[in-house]
Amino acid sequence: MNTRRSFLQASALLAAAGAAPRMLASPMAANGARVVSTWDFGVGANQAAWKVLAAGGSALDAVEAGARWAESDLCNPTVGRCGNPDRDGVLTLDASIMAGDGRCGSVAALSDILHPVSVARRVMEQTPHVMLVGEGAQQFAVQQGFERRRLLTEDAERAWREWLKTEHYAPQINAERRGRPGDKDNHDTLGILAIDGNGRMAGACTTSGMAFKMHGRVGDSPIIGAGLYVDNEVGAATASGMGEEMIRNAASFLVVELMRQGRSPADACREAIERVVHKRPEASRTLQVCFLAMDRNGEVGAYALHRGFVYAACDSRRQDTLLDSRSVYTSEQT
Ligand code: SD4
Repeated sequence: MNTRRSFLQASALLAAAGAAPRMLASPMAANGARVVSTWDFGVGANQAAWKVLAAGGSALDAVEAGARWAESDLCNPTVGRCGNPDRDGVLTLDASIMAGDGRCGSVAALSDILHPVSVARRVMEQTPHVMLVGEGAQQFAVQQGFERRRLLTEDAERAWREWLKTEHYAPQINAERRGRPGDKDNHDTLGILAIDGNGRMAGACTTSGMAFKMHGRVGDSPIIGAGLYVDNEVGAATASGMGEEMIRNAASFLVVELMRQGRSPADACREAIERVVHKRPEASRTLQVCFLAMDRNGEVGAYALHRGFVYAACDSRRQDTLLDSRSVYTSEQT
């Protein structure tokens, strides 16, 4: 990804043109396929996924392709090979994948394997389990033919050595996007949701988790129901931000269940955010939580706790749309 800034400019243009954060429930174009992803790098992930969908491929193959794109992205310090390490200097990756018929797989605290989302898919398809962690996940990946290699980049190691000077763990809200000089994003996960031409849904989530987390910490992204949930009968949801809050609230499951009760994707995301605020009002002023959801008709909605969350949408009419999410707190100061 070399165009983070231009994506953001596109976003600003869309915002200026009055683009609504919730996509219109337009008649589904062509084969009705659609894919949406979190953050600006979601544009690239969507394009990789779209190649699969446009060729008549499945939503499951599409989200895996999108997540793999993000995991290989050389410029992303929060997903895959360029991720920041934990406080011991070890890069550990979390990922999950889920099909709308309930099949799912995930890996957590996986190190030295480039594509955790594909290992998660193998867990789903080749084992009787849903989740493998740490050494066991790595052992399984190697048995499945994945190459084991050191992933930590020089930049990530440098960032970690810098962090060691203070050892202060304080994730900031969309730091880079808030324009503080010298700040870099320290958290952003790729969550990707797709519906294919046959109306099947799937989702995937992949991340290096919170930078400088405790060794062994697992976030929401590999936990089915927290960072990702998909149900063909209703829709799909994924999350980014402080994973502990998503886990506390079984948040992606909650978003899907709210849609089941008739809420629109955006309303369901908003209610899930409000649940977080209600439970931890003080903490919610300093942490970010973001949801992205799509219902089975392809209607998309998003909501964040703080401003700055953007998401990418792609269908047969528009391949590189980037949209600003609404948020509970709108001030730069909160
Ligand atoms: C985690 N939810 O590990 C991930 C990180 C993230 O934006 O999405 N940050 O908690």
